[in-house]
Parts: sequence; structure tokens; C-alpha cells
Amino acid sequence: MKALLVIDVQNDFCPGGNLAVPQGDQIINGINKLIPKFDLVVASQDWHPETHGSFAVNHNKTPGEVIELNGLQQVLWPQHCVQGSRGAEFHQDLESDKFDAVFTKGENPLIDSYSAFFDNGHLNKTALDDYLKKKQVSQLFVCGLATDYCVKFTALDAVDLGYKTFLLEDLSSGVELNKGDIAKAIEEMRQAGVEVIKSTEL
Ligand code: VGL
Ligand code: ZN
Repeated sequence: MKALLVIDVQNDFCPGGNLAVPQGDQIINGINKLIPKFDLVVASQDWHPETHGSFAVNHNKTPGEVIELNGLQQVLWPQHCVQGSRGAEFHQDLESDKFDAVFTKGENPLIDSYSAFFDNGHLNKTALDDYLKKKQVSQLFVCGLATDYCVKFTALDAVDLGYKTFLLEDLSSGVELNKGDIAKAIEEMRQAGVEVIKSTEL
């Protein structure tokens, strides 16, 4: 089984959102076009309480600063993807009614969760891996936002969990907090065994 995994294509990561990824919305049409080609389509949703420890405002700090949060290095972000807010909703152009399942992450205020599989400390697992294994998924095609954070950590975990993992490079877009972050993230994924492809190859 082949599954498409759509990471965090939510309003806050798109232009106009609180943590906008440049051109974050430009991958949406391409993702919609791919949906019919897959046996299974699943998505993740960043889903934070207002008290989340990754929000700069909760530490009286500025986004981009790095702190230690429960023993882990944590980049501080603008408040984003607050549970139930418009910013947390999938972008309206994304055909999210076609998703077979949606997995939320980032609910624990004490730890961030970039990967759709585990929190950043690998302490807790979401239901995604069990779900995919039950559906006998062996190949996972990852796309979405942001290439240098949630897409990257999801793809790296997917390899570790035994999936043949593909990054759909043209259907992912990155934050690029520092210049070169996206290229570095893609190289890191490649090194770990992720096959980097373009959607036109499918
Ligand atoms: C993400 C930063 C904070 C992402 C989520 O979806 O890549 N980035 N929370
Ligand atoms: Zn987040």
C-alpha cells in the first residue's frame, strides 16, 4: 500500500497566517491533483493549546529566539494553530474532505511536536504509525509544510519506523528561518534514506 501524508497545510502556515511559510499555499493544487492517485491519504494538523511552550508570547520573548523547554532546545514561534481557531483549520482550497484520516499533534504544552509520529523528545507517539501499519502501508509519500520542520522530522521518523519514504519536494515549502535551512533539511532527509522526488515523477 502507498499512502500520501499531507503535513500541516493549515491557514497559519499559509500567506496571511501567523507563521506563514512563503508560498505555503502554492503547493495546494498539486496536492489536490495527487489525492486520487493514492490508496490512502492521511494528514496531520498542528493543534496547540493557547498555553503551548513553543509560543514566544508565553515566555515574554520574541519569535526566533531559542530556549530550553523541558530539557530540549526549542525555537520560539509566534502563536499558531491554536485548537479550534481559524488558523488551525486546513486551507480552504485543500480537498481535506478526501482525507481518510487526520492526526493532530502538539497538544502537550510542555513539549513541541514537529513530527506527525512522535513529540520532539520521542516520549509519546501519535496514532499515525499504528494506523498506517494496520492499513499495511509500506510506502509513504510526504508533502506539506514546513519542509525544514514538520515535514523533515516526519520523514526522518518514517524511515526509522520502516517505511519506504519519499519526499515530494515540489509539494513542500519551508520556513527558512536561516538561509539554507531548506536545502540542509532536504540533504539531511536524503542522507537518512528518504527518496527525494518531484510529483511529476508519479
Ligand atoms: C511547524 C513550527 C512550529 C510546522 C509547526 O508545521 O512545520 N513549524 N510548529
Ligand atoms: Zn507548532
